[in-house]
Amino acid sequence: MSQPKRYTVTAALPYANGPVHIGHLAGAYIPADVFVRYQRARKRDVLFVCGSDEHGAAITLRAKKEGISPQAIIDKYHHLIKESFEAFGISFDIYHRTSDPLHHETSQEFFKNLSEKGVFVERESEQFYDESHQQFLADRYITGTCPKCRYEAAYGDQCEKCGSSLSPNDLLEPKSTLSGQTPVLKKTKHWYLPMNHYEEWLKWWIINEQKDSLKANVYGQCRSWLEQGLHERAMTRDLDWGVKVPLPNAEGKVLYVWLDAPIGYISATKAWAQSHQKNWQDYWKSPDTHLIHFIGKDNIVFHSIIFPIILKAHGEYILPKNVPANEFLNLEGNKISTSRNWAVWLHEYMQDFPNQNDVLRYVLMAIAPETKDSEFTWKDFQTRNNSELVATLGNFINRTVVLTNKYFEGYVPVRKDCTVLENKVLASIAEQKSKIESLLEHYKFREALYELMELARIGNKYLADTEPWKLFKQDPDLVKTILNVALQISANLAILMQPFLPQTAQKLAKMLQMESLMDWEKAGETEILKNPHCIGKEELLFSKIEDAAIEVQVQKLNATKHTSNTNLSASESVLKPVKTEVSFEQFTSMDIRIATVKEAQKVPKTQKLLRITLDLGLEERTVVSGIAEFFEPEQLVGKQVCYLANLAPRIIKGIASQGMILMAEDPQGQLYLLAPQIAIANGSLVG
Ligand code: B3M
Ligand code: ZN
Repeated sequence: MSQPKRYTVTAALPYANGPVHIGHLAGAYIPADVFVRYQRARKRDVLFVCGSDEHGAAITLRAKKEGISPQAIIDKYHHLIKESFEAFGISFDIYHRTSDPLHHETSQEFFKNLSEKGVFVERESEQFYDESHQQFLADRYITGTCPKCRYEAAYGDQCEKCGSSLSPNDLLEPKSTLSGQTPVLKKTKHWYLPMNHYEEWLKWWIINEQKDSLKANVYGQCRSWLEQGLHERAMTRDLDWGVKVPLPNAEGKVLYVWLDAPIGYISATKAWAQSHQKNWQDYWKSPDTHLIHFIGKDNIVFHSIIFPIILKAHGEYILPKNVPANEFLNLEGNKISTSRNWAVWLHEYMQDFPNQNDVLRYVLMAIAPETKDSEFTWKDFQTRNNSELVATLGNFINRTVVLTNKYFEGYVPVRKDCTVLENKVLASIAEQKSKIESLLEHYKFREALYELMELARIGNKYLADTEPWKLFKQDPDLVKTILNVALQISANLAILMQPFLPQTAQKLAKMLQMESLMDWEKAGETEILKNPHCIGKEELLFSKIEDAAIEVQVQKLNATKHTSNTNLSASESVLKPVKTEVSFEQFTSMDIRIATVKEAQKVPKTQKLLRITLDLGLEERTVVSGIAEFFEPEQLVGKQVCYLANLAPRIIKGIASQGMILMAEDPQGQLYLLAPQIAIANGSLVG
């Protein structure tokens, strides 16, 4: 592959609707950052852009959930996300945001350009409309039962249970997430991208220009989309949050978020160029530029099919050279879920493990889901830190620096006679460098990291085999040679680790007093540190992580499990839609009463069940209730509750359960008792 003149590297714009977690880092941002740092180290012209995605239902639904405005949501999370990325060394040249006026302008201009070229098909269709909120229900504003798997909380665009891609009309019993009511169909006009017109071209392009460079997982997804055939896709929405459609007669319409978001890469480039006296067009319109999109698995279709069609339709832009998407990272046996709080949040990690951000970077690179889904566990995190970073890399550097200071007052000793062993070890430096380079050029970050660590292992083994600490008295010259070799490996490690562990690389450079020698070109050499170079004082690069620290993290996750309903999918953040209508008679046939808990105890050999005796005024009743995870039995005694008295009795664990205590359940699955505000007579009717 010939070397391009420059690279434009993008990383998916995260929705500013929540903090970022390890899945984000492992999926897109770390690989992108390693790639960019490597290109910069090779002195190539590379621009790395990203920013917050601040439009779409992801934002407005979150605002609704938190009870604040969409603007307040994006302001809150934009800053939090930006700071997290900085802390983990993700070295964007610019972290922009799609609410910026420059982005609105850029995406509107883009839309207008396509519209003037006649790219869009304008079409009237009937779409779901919430009459009480006087609003059309785009995508995620509508839920219902999935026609394929019968999951009851499927979205208008997708069922998260079975993964089917849906359109709102497919849903059985559709409900508005705004009001819970059944929506009506109403006519509305939208601008559609006729993707089918580009199908032939896209096939040609993917097979001829992309196939050899795309990763198998990415190519596989593209092929399956193409096999299903491409269809028209609406590029506008009826919403009041987003980039306004810049045409007359488009009142109340905004650009589809998946049209405006990728254009966000272009807006970010423009903003960066303005402040750096550069020409943004070089990065988007010059055929000498390679455009690379780093993304997670769920964004593949948008970057490999839809955005390329949009760029092609415009005509002036280059198309992506590669879309190195990763698969998913799971956490302790489960899918990472923002709404179920099943995640390791970066802002929390930083507090719990101060100054150890490179450790997380390291582990996430070592287990990166490059070819298939992979898994993060706290135990593995600890093992990798303790046995790889501390016992191999850290130990090697520490021994080298300590002994050099001890025997030679920090001066790099002169290497004398090299044996076969020394020559072999020294030769491995250039070999490892060239392996790392070749792997990085091919987006194989995990293997590249392995080869970096291999150099540390070689160094560590060399010291363990030669044991210079035992030789100084009888053979100081040999010790000079050994430590010189170890110092050359250390210096090479400092340079070569820069793309992977930037904070550690700086620390090591300082320790070896080689800041001015941190040049990638120099790596591979065996005389980077020459006498009379003097190194600095030893400092630990990594420290052991104890069991107790890991235990805290595991418990934190387990606590999440208990307070949230693990059956909920990512759609959980929205309150469940209202159930189907009942008649007044049906409702009044339910005998709901006030009762006081007289006794409560755990049902033996069960986790969740409590046996509760209720005083109903005239009589006592026993119920078995699955609430032991939420309430201690003694906490309940004396409390008044609402009680459904005429529910058909059931035998649960051999106990006749007569009726049911009513509870409220919040979106996280936490249960709450419903009690009268003041004490009232037991047996009082509720209705
Ligand atoms: N915000 C989706 C996501 O965060 C979306 C990516 C946009 S990239 C242009 O998964
Ligand atoms: Zn389904």
